Amino acid sequence: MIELYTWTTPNGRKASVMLEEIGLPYRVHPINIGKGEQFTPEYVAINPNSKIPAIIDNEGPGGKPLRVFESGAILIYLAEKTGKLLSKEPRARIAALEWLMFQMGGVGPMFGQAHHFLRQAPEPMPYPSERYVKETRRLYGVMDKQLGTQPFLAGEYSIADIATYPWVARHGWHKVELPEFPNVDRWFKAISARPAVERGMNVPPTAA
Ligand SMILES: N[C@@H](CCC(=O)N[C@@H](CS)C(=O)NCC(=O)O)C(=O)O
Repeated sequence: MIELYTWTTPNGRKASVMLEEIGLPYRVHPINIGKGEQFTPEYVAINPNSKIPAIIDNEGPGGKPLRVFESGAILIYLAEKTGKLLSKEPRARIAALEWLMFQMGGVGPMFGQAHHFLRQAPEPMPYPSERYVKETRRLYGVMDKQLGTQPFLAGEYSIADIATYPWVARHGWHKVELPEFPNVDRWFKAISARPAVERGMNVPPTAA
């Protein structure tokens, strides 16, 4: 059994979508980041960075428990544990890792900053809002170009798509209309139609 520490946000949904896709049993432990539950000593022992998501695999390497934090590391760990969603063929594998790192270093932080300045700043802040919206749109352009040549970010459906999808699902928050980026739109619809994705995007339910 995998213990999943998560909340209703895009980084958390990467882990729950992955767990639904690979079909491993897991137990959800909601960590309400709005109430500061990520800062409790119990949770910091699991994720020293006080962010969701994190997992504990009770049947980790050698049959012993293993904790994993950072969503990208969680996706790689679960892919390698199950042999799913990360090719073992060297070229396909590095392509998937490239687009996973593109998400971790670009899409997540930049979209996240756009959301912060557009939605949470105490007063309108044009300079940072424009900076992060502009970079967000540039990243959509990069994805759109790539998805014009391949069905998924790294060719086959992979952990790179699972990492990116929950952030694109918040396109309304960063004021992007998906039809502006037709290849991203096609990719988004294809992933949205996957039953495992639908289930994982509801963990924990948004009203929780
Ligand atoms: N690089 C981390 C980022 C995780 C992250 O920023 N999680 C957010 C929710 S999407 C969080 O826990 N925020 C709480 C906080 O910043 O206090 C990862 O990918 O796991």
